[in-house]
Amino acid sequence: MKLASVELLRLEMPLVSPFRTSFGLQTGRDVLVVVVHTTDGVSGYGECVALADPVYNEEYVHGAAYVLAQYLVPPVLAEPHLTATRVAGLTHGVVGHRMAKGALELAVLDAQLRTANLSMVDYLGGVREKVDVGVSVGITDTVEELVELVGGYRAQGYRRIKLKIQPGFDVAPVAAVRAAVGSELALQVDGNTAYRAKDLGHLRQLDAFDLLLIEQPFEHDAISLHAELARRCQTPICLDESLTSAARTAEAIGAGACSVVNLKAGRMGGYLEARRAHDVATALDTPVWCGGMLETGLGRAANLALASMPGFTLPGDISASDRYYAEDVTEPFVQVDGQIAVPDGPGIGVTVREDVLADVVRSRQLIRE
Ligand code: NPQ
Ligand code: MG
Repeated sequence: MKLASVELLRLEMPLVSPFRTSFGLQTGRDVLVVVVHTTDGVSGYGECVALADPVYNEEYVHGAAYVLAQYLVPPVLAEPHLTATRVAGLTHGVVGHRMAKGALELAVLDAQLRTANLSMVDYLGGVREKVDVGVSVGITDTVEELVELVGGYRAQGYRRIKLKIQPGFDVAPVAAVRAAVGSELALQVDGNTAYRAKDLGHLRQLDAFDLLLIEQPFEHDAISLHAELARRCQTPICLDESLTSAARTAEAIGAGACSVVNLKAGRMGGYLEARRAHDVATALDTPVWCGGMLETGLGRAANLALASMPGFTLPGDISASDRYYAEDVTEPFVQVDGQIAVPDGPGIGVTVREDVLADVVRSRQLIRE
């Protein structure tokens, strides 16, 4: 495969409702989409999951667009025999910027698979036609508001609820939600690195609520602190922000810092590294689930393919499109009784709705050799 050109699109996607986490309030997404065009006239799409500001990790959309245009796209554009497996090597000289690299690799993989008329689920070795999904619920002004929101998502059919927590908004809201939903519902929490060593004792109180897991309470590089909490807690510890590669995943599991893994392809530099992390975790008998970054239908389609792999045994943060967007740039993904069907068309298996795209695109940058 040879590329003729690459486009960097910036989309303005308002959220249907504000989403508050310990790192701030999000009311919309500035989405960077990489589109590769091959010399055979095939186009591939890759969504970058970086946020507008470097608040989830060190990457941010504007920076990712610059690094792509200046450093990552040129060697890939020049490669005469391009495959997705070559992107990591062609961009190896650039340190970090995993979310930017992941978007480019996904766009190349999508074009390669569309050219070969192969689906991403078959390429990755997926084994499910439908996957269990959950929903991530943000921090609210009142506990009552949170209980009501959770009730609404349950009524929609979601079987697993994730609550965002932070110091000052944790034990009381979790207690209220557990009391409201009863013992059956799968419930988990996510601290997004907001806690510190002084909170070790406090976090143990969460053992009272029969949670599936506690996700990333401490900072990105606080592996031993997570291991200490794991020793003190009944509730399994899950890592998200800390796991930036398959090797890091193996190290964290080996250190006892997590017994469950939140797998996000963009955080690891792409779906090929995410597949390796899946294989490592599975070999270490560690369940994984697919994390979400409020993707549009482009990233959501790829996540569904990933989540169909054997080791994904817990519901993912791959909610229905309408959890976040009134209008999606692909056919909307619908959740039925807590499950979403895995696309099986060529590539990521979805078609871009050009009419919606035209409404939300704010800039197009065309890059040629
Ligand atoms: C997490 N995702 O698991 C992240 C946090 C997160 C579904 O909770 C825009 C883009 C806003 C990505 C807010 C979920 C976001 C975002 C929160 C990711 O930690
Ligand atoms: Mg998380």
